[in-house]
Amino acid sequence: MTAPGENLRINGERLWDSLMEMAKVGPGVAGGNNRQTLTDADAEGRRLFQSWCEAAGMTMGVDTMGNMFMTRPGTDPDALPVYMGSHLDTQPTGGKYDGVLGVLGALEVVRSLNDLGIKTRHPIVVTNWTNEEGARFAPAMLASGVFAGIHTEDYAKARTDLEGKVFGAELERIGWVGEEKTGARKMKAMFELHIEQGPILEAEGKEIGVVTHGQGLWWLEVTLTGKDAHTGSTPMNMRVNAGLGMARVTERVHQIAMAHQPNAVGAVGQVTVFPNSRNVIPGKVVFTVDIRSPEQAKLDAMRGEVERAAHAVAAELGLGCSIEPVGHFDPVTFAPELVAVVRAKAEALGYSHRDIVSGAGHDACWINRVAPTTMIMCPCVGGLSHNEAEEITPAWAAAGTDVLLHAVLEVAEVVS
Ligand code: HGY
Ligand code: MN
Ligand code: MN
Repeated sequence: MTAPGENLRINGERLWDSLMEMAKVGPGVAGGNNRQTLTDADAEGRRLFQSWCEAAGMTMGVDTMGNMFMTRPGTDPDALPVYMGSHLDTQPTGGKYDGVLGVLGALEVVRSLNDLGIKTRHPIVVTNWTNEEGARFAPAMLASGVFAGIHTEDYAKARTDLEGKVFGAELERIGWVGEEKTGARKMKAMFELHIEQGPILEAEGKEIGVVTHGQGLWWLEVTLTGKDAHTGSTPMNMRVNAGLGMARVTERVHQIAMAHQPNAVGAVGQVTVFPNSRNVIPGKVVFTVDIRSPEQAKLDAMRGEVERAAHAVAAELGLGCSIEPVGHFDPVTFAPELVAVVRAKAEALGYSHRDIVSGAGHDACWINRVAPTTMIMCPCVGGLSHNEAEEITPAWAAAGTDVLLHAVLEVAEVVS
Protein backbone atom coordinates (compact mmCIF):
# COMPACT_ATOMS: atom_id res chain seq x y z
CA MET A 1 0.00 0.00 0.00
CA THR A 2 1.61 3.30 -0.98
CA ALA A 3 1.42 6.25 1.38
CA PRO A 4 -0.79 9.14 0.19
CA GLY A 5 1.00 10.95 -2.60
CA GLU A 6 3.80 8.41 -2.69
CA ASN A 7 3.23 7.79 -6.38
CA LEU A 8 3.15 11.44 -7.40
CA ARG A 9 5.25 12.05 -10.50
CA ILE A 10 6.35 15.19 -12.26
CA ASN A 11 5.44 15.99 -15.87
CA GLY A 12 8.48 14.65 -17.70
CA GLU A 13 7.38 15.96 -21.10
CA ARG A 14 7.00 19.52 -19.81
CA LEU A 15 10.42 19.28 -18.14
CA TRP A 16 12.04 18.06 -21.36
CA ASP A 17 10.36 20.83 -23.39
CA SER A 18 11.73 23.43 -20.96
CA LEU A 19 15.23 21.93 -21.19
CA MET A 20 15.08 22.12 -24.99
CA GLU A 21 13.73 25.69 -24.88
CA MET A 22 16.53 26.83 -22.56
CA ALA A 23 19.06 25.07 -24.82
CA LYS A 24 18.12 27.53 -27.60
CA VAL A 25 19.57 30.36 -25.49
CA GLY A 26 23.30 30.78 -26.04
CA PRO A 27 23.67 27.88 -28.49
CA GLY A 28 27.07 26.29 -29.07
CA VAL A 29 28.44 25.30 -32.45
CA ALA A 30 27.94 21.54 -32.07
CA GLY A 31 24.54 21.07 -30.47
CA GLY A 32 25.41 22.17 -26.95
CA ASN A 33 25.57 25.55 -25.28
CA ASN A 34 27.87 28.52 -24.87
CA ARG A 35 25.91 30.51 -22.26
CA GLN A 36 28.84 31.73 -20.18
CA THR A 37 28.25 33.67 -17.01
CA LEU A 38 27.39 37.39 -17.26
CA THR A 39 27.18 37.33 -21.05
CA ASP A 40 24.13 38.58 -22.95
CA ALA A 41 23.14 34.93 -23.39
CA ASP A 42 23.25 34.42 -19.61
CA ALA A 43 21.01 37.48 -19.20
CA GLU A 44 18.58 36.08 -21.78
CA GLY A 45 18.49 32.72 -20.02
CA ARG A 46 17.84 34.45 -16.69
CA ARG A 47 14.91 36.39 -18.14
CA LEU A 48 13.40 33.24 -19.64
CA PHE A 49 13.75 31.39 -16.32
CA GLN A 50 12.23 34.36 -14.47
CA SER A 51 9.24 34.44 -16.86
CA TRP A 52 8.58 30.72 -16.37
CA CYS A 53 8.81 31.01 -12.59
CA GLU A 54 6.51 34.04 -12.44
CA ALA A 55 4.03 32.19 -14.67
CA ALA A 56 4.13 29.44 -12.02
CA GLY A 57 3.14 31.98 -9.35
CA MET A 58 6.58 32.48 -7.82
CA THR A 59 8.07 35.80 -6.75
CA MET A 60 11.69 36.72 -7.44
CA GLY A 61 14.45 37.92 -5.15
CA VAL A 62 17.96 38.67 -6.41
CA ASP A 63 21.03 39.27 -4.26
CA THR A 64 24.07 41.48 -4.87
CA MET A 65 25.86 38.61 -6.62
CA GLY A 66 22.98 38.08 -9.04
CA ASN A 67 21.85 34.83 -7.41
CA MET A 68 18.16 34.34 -8.30
CA PHE A 69 15.65 33.08 -5.71
CA MET A 70 12.13 32.23 -6.89
CA THR A 71 9.74 31.62 -4.00
CA ARG A 72 6.58 29.49 -3.85
CA PRO A 73 4.86 30.50 -0.57
CA GLY A 74 4.21 27.98 2.18
CA THR A 75 1.31 28.09 4.62
CA ASP A 76 3.71 29.24 7.34
CA PRO A 77 5.60 32.33 6.13
CA ASP A 78 7.91 32.15 9.15
CA ALA A 79 9.02 28.60 8.42
CA LEU A 80 12.55 28.32 6.99
CA PRO A 81 12.26 27.70 3.25
CA VAL A 82 13.42 24.54 1.49
CA TYR A 83 15.73 25.45 -1.40
CA MET A 84 16.49 23.53 -4.57
CA GLY A 85 18.44 24.63 -7.61
CA SER A 86 21.72 24.74 -9.48
CA HIS A 87 23.14 26.97 -12.25
CA LEU A 88 22.18 28.18 -15.75
CA ASP A 89 25.66 29.30 -16.83
CA THR A 90 27.59 26.90 -19.05
CA GLN A 91 31.10 26.12 -20.19
CA PRO A 92 32.14 27.69 -23.53
CA THR A 93 31.59 24.28 -25.10
CA GLY A 94 29.04 23.11 -22.57
CA GLY A 95 26.15 20.69 -22.63
CA LYS A 96 22.43 21.34 -22.39
CA TYR A 97 21.98 19.71 -18.98
CA ASP A 98 24.95 20.54 -16.69
CA GLY A 99 23.35 22.79 -14.05
CA VAL A 100 20.27 23.44 -16.18
CA LEU A 101 18.62 20.15 -15.16
CA GLY A 102 18.88 21.19 -11.51
CA VAL A 103 17.29 24.58 -12.09
CA LEU A 104 14.54 23.49 -14.48
CA GLY A 105 13.92 20.25 -12.57
CA ALA A 106 13.27 22.40 -9.50
CA LEU A 107 10.89 24.57 -11.55
CA GLU A 108 9.12 21.40 -12.72
CA VAL A 109 8.65 20.35 -9.08
CA VAL A 110 6.84 23.63 -8.41
CA ARG A 111 4.79 23.36 -11.62
CA SER A 112 3.75 19.84 -10.53
CA LEU A 113 2.84 20.99 -7.02
CA ASN A 114 0.68 23.67 -8.61
CA ASP A 115 -1.01 21.10 -10.88
CA LEU A 116 -1.67 18.84 -7.90
CA GLY A 117 -2.79 21.70 -5.66
CA ILE A 118 -0.35 20.62 -2.99
CA LYS A 119 0.45 23.08 -0.22
CA THR A 120 3.54 22.84 1.99
CA ARG A 121 4.14 24.39 5.39
CA HIS A 122 7.62 25.60 4.48
CA PRO A 123 8.06 27.96 1.52
CA ILE A 124 9.94 26.44 -1.41
CA VAL A 125 12.63 28.41 -3.25
CA VAL A 126 14.07 27.62 -6.69
CA THR A 127 17.58 28.99 -7.13
CA ASN A 128 19.91 29.90 -10.00
CA TRP A 129 23.44 30.46 -8.64
CA THR A 130 25.62 32.92 -10.57
CA ASN A 131 28.89 31.71 -12.12
CA GLU A 132 29.01 28.11 -10.98
CA GLU A 133 31.35 27.09 -13.79
CA GLY A 134 34.27 29.39 -13.10
CA ALA A 135 35.22 29.08 -16.78
CA ARG A 136 35.08 32.82 -17.52
CA PHE A 137 35.72 34.10 -13.99
CA ALA A 138 37.64 31.81 -11.65
CA PRO A 139 37.02 30.26 -9.19
CA ALA A 140 34.07 27.97 -9.81
CA MET A 141 31.01 28.28 -7.57
CA LEU A 142 31.94 31.93 -7.06
CA ALA A 143 28.54 33.37 -6.08
CA SER A 144 27.49 30.45 -3.90
CA GLY A 145 30.91 30.84 -2.30
CA VAL A 146 30.14 34.46 -1.42
CA PHE A 147 26.71 33.36 -0.14
CA ALA A 148 28.41 30.80 2.13
CA GLY A 149 30.95 33.35 3.40
CA ILE A 150 33.90 31.63 1.70
CA HIS A 151 34.75 34.63 -0.49
CA THR A 152 34.17 38.33 0.14
CA GLU A 153 31.97 40.15 -2.33
CA ASP A 154 34.85 42.52 -3.11
CA TYR A 155 37.11 39.60 -4.03
CA ALA A 156 34.42 38.09 -6.25
CA LYS A 157 33.50 41.33 -8.01
CA ALA A 158 37.17 42.06 -8.75
CA ARG A 159 37.73 38.78 -10.63
CA THR A 160 38.68 39.27 -14.29
CA ASP A 161 38.28 37.16 -17.42
CA LEU A 162 40.95 36.57 -20.08
CA GLU A 163 39.93 39.81 -21.84
CA GLY A 164 40.39 41.79 -18.62
CA LYS A 165 36.65 42.31 -18.11
CA VAL A 166 35.71 42.60 -14.45
CA PHE A 167 32.99 40.47 -12.79
CA GLY A 168 31.28 43.35 -10.97
CA ALA A 169 31.13 45.52 -14.09
CA GLU A 170 29.77 42.65 -16.18
CA LEU A 171 27.07 41.88 -13.61
CA GLU A 172 26.07 45.58 -13.72
CA ARG A 173 26.17 45.56 -17.52
CA ILE A 174 23.67 42.71 -17.83
CA GLY A 175 21.45 44.36 -15.20
CA TRP A 176 21.41 41.56 -12.62
CA VAL A 177 22.77 43.19 -9.48
CA GLY A 178 20.07 42.57 -6.89
CA GLU A 179 19.16 44.38 -3.69
CA GLU A 180 19.40 41.50 -1.24
CA LYS A 181 22.53 41.08 0.90
CA THR A 182 24.25 37.96 -0.38
CA GLY A 183 24.18 35.28 2.29
CA ALA A 184 21.42 36.84 4.39
CA ARG A 185 18.90 34.15 3.46
CA LYS A 186 18.49 31.22 5.87
CA MET A 187 17.55 27.75 4.63
CA LYS A 188 15.98 24.67 6.22
CA ALA A 189 17.66 22.56 3.53
CA MET A 190 19.03 22.74 0.00
CA PHE A 191 18.79 20.03 -2.66
CA GLU A 192 20.73 20.10 -5.95
CA LEU A 193 19.72 17.80 -8.79
CA HIS A 194 22.60 17.39 -11.26
CA ILE A 195 23.81 15.08 -14.01
CA GLU A 196 26.63 12.81 -12.82
CA GLN A 197 29.16 14.07 -15.40
CA GLY A 198 30.89 10.69 -15.03
CA PRO A 199 30.32 7.10 -16.25
CA ILE A 200 29.35 5.19 -13.09
CA LEU A 201 25.53 5.36 -13.00
CA GLU A 202 25.08 4.52 -16.69
CA ALA A 203 27.66 1.72 -16.54
CA GLU A 204 25.91 0.13 -13.56
CA GLY A 205 22.42 0.70 -14.95
CA LYS A 206 21.42 2.91 -12.03
CA GLU A 207 18.81 5.66 -12.49
CA ILE A 208 19.65 7.68 -9.36
CA GLY A 209 22.89 8.70 -7.68
CA VAL A 210 22.49 9.20 -3.93
CA VAL A 211 25.31 11.69 -3.42
CA THR A 212 27.02 11.22 -0.05
CA HIS A 213 30.19 13.25 -0.64
CA GLY A 214 31.92 15.57 -3.10
CA GLN A 215 35.61 15.39 -3.92
CA GLY A 216 37.88 18.30 -3.01
CA LEU A 217 39.70 20.49 -5.53
CA TRP A 218 42.69 22.78 -6.03
CA TRP A 219 43.04 25.14 -9.01
CA LEU A 220 46.66 26.33 -9.11
CA GLU A 221 47.48 29.09 -11.61
CA VAL A 222 51.11 28.67 -12.68
CA THR A 223 53.03 31.47 -14.43
CA LEU A 224 56.30 30.46 -16.10
CA THR A 225 58.48 33.26 -17.47
CA GLY A 226 61.29 32.77 -20.01
CA LYS A 227 62.35 34.94 -22.92
CA ASP A 228 60.64 35.69 -26.23
CA ALA A 229 63.05 34.84 -29.04
CA HIS A 230 63.08 33.84 -32.71
CA THR A 231 62.09 30.18 -33.24
CA GLY A 232 64.40 30.01 -36.26
CA SER A 233 67.62 31.79 -35.45
CA THR A 234 67.92 31.14 -31.71
CA PRO A 235 70.22 28.17 -31.00
CA MET A 236 68.57 25.46 -28.86
CA ASN A 237 71.05 25.96 -26.00
CA MET A 238 70.19 29.67 -25.79
CA ARG A 239 66.46 29.25 -25.40
CA VAL A 240 64.48 30.07 -22.24
CA ASN A 241 61.29 28.39 -23.36
CA ALA A 242 58.23 28.86 -21.13
CA GLY A 243 56.16 26.72 -23.51
CA LEU A 244 58.46 23.76 -22.96
CA GLY A 245 58.15 24.31 -19.22
CA MET A 246 54.34 24.26 -19.42
CA ALA A 247 54.43 21.00 -21.38
CA ARG A 248 56.72 19.34 -18.82
CA VAL A 249 54.58 20.51 -15.88
CA THR A 250 51.44 19.25 -17.64
CA GLU A 251 53.05 15.81 -17.96
CA ARG A 252 54.11 15.87 -14.29
CA VAL A 253 50.52 16.73 -13.21
CA HIS A 254 49.30 13.64 -15.05
CA GLN A 255 52.02 11.45 -13.48
CA ILE A 256 51.22 12.76 -9.98
CA ALA A 257 47.51 11.99 -10.38
CA MET A 258 48.31 8.51 -11.71
CA ALA A 259 50.63 7.90 -8.77
CA HIS A 260 47.74 8.56 -6.38
CA GLN A 261 45.22 6.21 -7.98
CA PRO A 262 42.48 5.39 -7.21
CA ASN A 263 40.49 8.50 -6.34
CA ALA A 264 42.76 11.19 -7.78
CA VAL A 265 42.56 13.23 -10.96
CA GLY A 266 44.69 15.98 -12.47
CA ALA A 267 44.88 17.96 -15.70
CA VAL A 268 45.69 21.34 -17.19
CA GLY A 269 42.68 22.80 -19.01
CA GLN A 270 43.37 26.48 -19.53
CA VAL A 271 46.63 27.71 -21.09
CA THR A 272 47.51 31.23 -22.21
CA VAL A 273 50.73 31.55 -24.20
CA PHE A 274 52.50 34.90 -24.67
CA PRO A 275 53.00 36.24 -27.29
CA ASN A 276 51.28 33.21 -28.90
CA SER A 277 52.98 33.79 -32.24
CA ARG A 278 53.98 30.89 -34.49
CA ASN A 279 57.60 31.98 -34.78
CA VAL A 280 58.28 33.28 -31.28
CA ILE A 281 59.53 31.07 -28.47
CA PRO A 282 56.98 31.68 -25.66
CA GLY A 283 58.40 34.11 -23.14
CA LYS A 284 55.52 33.53 -20.74
CA VAL A 285 52.83 30.90 -20.20
CA VAL A 286 50.00 31.11 -17.67
CA PHE A 287 48.07 27.88 -17.05
CA THR A 288 45.74 26.41 -14.44
CA VAL A 289 46.34 23.01 -12.85
CA ASP A 290 43.12 21.25 -11.76
CA ILE A 291 43.73 18.47 -9.18
CA ARG A 292 41.02 16.68 -7.20
CA SER A 293 40.46 13.84 -4.75
CA PRO A 294 37.75 12.78 -2.27
CA GLU A 295 40.57 12.06 0.20
CA GLN A 296 41.95 15.09 2.05
CA ALA A 297 45.42 13.61 2.51
CA LYS A 298 45.75 12.82 -1.19
CA LEU A 299 44.51 16.26 -2.20
CA ASP A 300 47.03 17.99 0.06
CA ALA A 301 49.86 15.68 -1.03
CA MET A 302 49.15 16.28 -4.72
CA ARG A 303 49.16 20.03 -4.24
CA GLY A 304 52.62 19.89 -2.67
CA GLU A 305 53.95 17.58 -5.37
CA VAL A 306 52.60 19.75 -8.19
CA GLU A 307 54.14 22.89 -6.71
CA ARG A 308 57.52 21.20 -6.22
CA ALA A 309 57.41 19.79 -9.76
CA ALA A 310 56.63 23.19 -11.27
CA HIS A 311 59.55 24.83 -9.45
CA ALA A 312 61.87 21.96 -10.42
CA VAL A 313 60.95 22.23 -14.11
CA ALA A 314 61.44 26.01 -13.94
CA ALA A 315 64.90 25.54 -12.42
CA GLU A 316 65.86 23.00 -15.12
CA LEU A 317 64.95 25.46 -17.87
CA GLY A 318 66.02 28.71 -16.21
CA LEU A 319 62.42 29.94 -16.01
CA GLY A 320 60.75 32.18 -13.46
CA CYS A 321 57.88 30.43 -11.68
CA SER A 322 54.99 31.76 -9.59
CA ILE A 323 52.00 29.76 -8.40
CA GLU A 324 48.68 31.26 -7.19
CA PRO A 325 45.79 29.14 -5.84
CA VAL A 326 42.69 30.40 -7.70
CA GLY A 327 40.21 27.80 -6.52
CA HIS A 328 39.89 25.40 -3.61
CA PHE A 329 37.50 23.42 -1.52
CA ASP A 330 38.12 20.44 0.72
CA PRO A 331 36.22 17.15 0.26
CA VAL A 332 32.56 17.57 1.23
CA THR A 333 30.30 15.36 3.34
CA PHE A 334 26.63 16.09 2.61
CA ALA A 335 23.94 16.10 5.31
CA PRO A 336 23.39 12.43 6.25
CA GLU A 337 19.75 13.02 7.18
CA LEU A 338 19.01 14.45 3.72
CA VAL A 339 21.06 11.75 2.00
CA ALA A 340 18.84 9.21 3.78
CA VAL A 341 15.70 11.00 2.52
CA VAL A 342 16.97 10.89 -1.07
CA ARG A 343 17.85 7.19 -0.78
CA ALA A 344 14.45 6.35 0.76
CA LYS A 345 12.55 8.27 -1.92
CA ALA A 346 14.46 6.64 -4.76
CA GLU A 347 13.65 3.27 -3.19
CA ALA A 348 9.96 4.12 -2.62
CA LEU A 349 9.60 5.33 -6.20
CA GLY A 350 11.14 2.11 -7.49
CA TYR A 351 14.19 3.73 -9.06
CA SER A 352 17.48 1.81 -9.10
CA HIS A 353 20.08 3.75 -7.15
CA ARG A 354 23.53 3.69 -5.59
CA ASP A 355 25.53 5.91 -3.30
CA ILE A 356 28.06 8.02 -5.17
CA VAL A 357 30.75 10.65 -4.59
CA SER A 358 30.48 13.70 -6.84
CA GLY A 359 33.53 14.03 -9.07
CA ALA A 360 32.61 17.58 -10.07
CA GLY A 361 32.24 20.60 -7.84
CA HIS A 362 28.79 22.10 -7.34
CA ASP A 363 27.15 25.04 -5.58
CA ALA A 364 25.86 22.47 -3.09
CA CYS A 365 29.48 22.00 -1.94
CA TRP A 366 29.53 25.55 -0.59
CA ILE A 367 25.89 25.80 0.56
CA ASN A 368 26.61 22.69 2.62
CA ARG A 369 28.65 25.00 4.84
CA VAL A 370 25.63 27.11 5.84
CA ALA A 371 22.61 24.77 5.60
CA PRO A 372 21.85 21.04 5.52
CA THR A 373 22.49 20.17 1.86
CA THR A 374 22.63 17.20 -0.45
CA MET A 375 22.49 16.25 -4.12
CA ILE A 376 20.61 13.90 -6.39
CA MET A 377 22.27 12.68 -9.59
CA CYS A 378 21.05 11.18 -12.83
CA PRO A 379 23.26 9.35 -15.35
CA CYS A 380 24.64 10.94 -18.49
CA VAL A 381 25.44 9.17 -21.75
CA GLY A 382 28.99 7.84 -21.78
CA GLY A 383 29.71 9.86 -18.65
CA LEU A 384 30.43 12.80 -20.95
CA SER A 385 30.08 16.39 -19.77
CA HIS A 386 31.76 19.77 -20.38
CA ASN A 387 31.35 18.79 -24.02
CA GLU A 388 28.63 19.92 -26.41
CA ALA A 389 27.72 16.28 -27.03
CA GLU A 390 26.59 15.88 -23.38
CA GLU A 391 23.37 13.83 -23.37
CA ILE A 392 20.84 12.41 -20.93
CA THR A 393 17.53 10.65 -21.55
CA PRO A 394 14.09 12.11 -20.77
CA ALA A 395 13.52 9.12 -18.48
CA TRP A 396 16.67 9.87 -16.46
CA ALA A 397 15.68 13.55 -16.19
CA ALA A 398 12.19 12.61 -15.00
CA ALA A 399 13.45 10.03 -12.49
CA GLY A 400 15.85 12.50 -10.87
CA THR A 401 13.14 15.16 -10.73
CA ASP A 402 10.63 12.72 -9.23
CA VAL A 403 13.09 11.99 -6.43
CA LEU A 404 13.65 15.73 -6.00
CA LEU A 405 9.86 16.25 -5.76
CA HIS A 406 9.44 13.68 -3.03
CA ALA A 407 12.54 14.67 -1.09
CA VAL A 408 11.42 18.30 -1.03
CA LEU A 409 7.86 17.32 -0.04
CA GLU A 410 9.26 15.30 2.85
CA VAL A 411 11.27 18.25 4.18
CA ALA A 412 8.83 21.06 3.30
CA GLU A 413 5.94 19.18 5.02
CA VAL A 414 2.78 18.68 2.99
CA VAL A 415 -0.21 20.50 4.52
CA SER A 416 -2.83 19.52 1.97
O1 HGY B 1 34.67 22.34 -12.04
C1 HGY B 1 33.65 21.76 -11.67
O2 HGY B 1 33.71 20.71 -11.10
C2 HGY B 1 32.30 22.36 -11.96
O3 HGY B 1 31.86 21.90 -13.20
N1 HGY B 1 32.33 23.80 -11.95
MN1 MN C 1 27.37 21.96 -12.98
MN1 MN D 1 30.03 22.26 -15.15
